[in-house]
Amino acid sequence: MNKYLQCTCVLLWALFFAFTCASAVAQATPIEKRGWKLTWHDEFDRKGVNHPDPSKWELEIGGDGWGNNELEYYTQRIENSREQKGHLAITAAKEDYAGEDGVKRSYTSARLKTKTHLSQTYGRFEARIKLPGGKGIWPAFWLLGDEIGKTGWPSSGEIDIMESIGDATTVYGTLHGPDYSGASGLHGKYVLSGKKKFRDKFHLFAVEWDPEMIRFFVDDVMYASKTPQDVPQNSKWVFDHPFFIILNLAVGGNWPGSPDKSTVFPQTMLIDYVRVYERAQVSNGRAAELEHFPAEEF
Ligand SMILES: [Ca+2]
Repeated sequence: MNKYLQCTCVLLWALFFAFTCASAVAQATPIEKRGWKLTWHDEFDRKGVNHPDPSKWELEIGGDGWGNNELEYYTQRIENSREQKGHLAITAAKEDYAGEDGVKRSYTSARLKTKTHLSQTYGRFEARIKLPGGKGIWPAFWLLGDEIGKTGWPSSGEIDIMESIGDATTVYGTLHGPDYSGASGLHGKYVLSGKKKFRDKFHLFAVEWDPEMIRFFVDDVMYASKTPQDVPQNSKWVFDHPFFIILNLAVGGNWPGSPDKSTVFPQTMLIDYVRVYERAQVSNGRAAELEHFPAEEF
């Protein structure tokens, strides 16, 4: 091999290697995060089409409106929740369906919780999701206090990491507790610029939950933070005990209103992964701080 050819080969290999690395970086969604230790996750990457992993998720069944006058009946059927090609798909369908209570309803969907499989106090909870949208469509990724069976809601606390209604141009992060629940919840919102919608592509939704501070993120941009100082006078901060995760796709209800002729069915909420972390301990015993992009005003 002459020297010119040798150089060309080396150059080509270098280019190929650089391209391969660049592609890997562009596609990678690293699990490891500096300052955090992974405690639980689901990548939804089992082979074939599966019911959601029963070792990680419980499927809730029912159609009593879930306290919000929602219209759907949540089923365990694979038509409403399935793991497929690296994603969890939660699908809301328009169909006549009679549930276990014998009542005929017009919509089905799914609601999954980690309750007995994961509950944790503090940490980073994140999910990469492509949202559905349309009038009456209400996807949510949220946390509910383990104490709900004992103290009841909202004393048990609720952390809504992501909720969206309607056209999915805006997502909301909200805390609910005693004297600050429902429409009075402590909330922040993140609005996409231009005519972009959260249904156009995947986005990363997260909270970082520490003692006396909960911060809300979209694509690693912090858009809201709440502390005990935000709680109404004579009420209390109820976020110092374990919470579990819920993913659901509601149809209708007090907040979004009912679907109308413009609403397209079926609608699917597509989840690439759900990951949970706790703050890593550094050598002096203090929890590590994570660097962030600066907060933006919305
Ligand atoms: Ca995945």
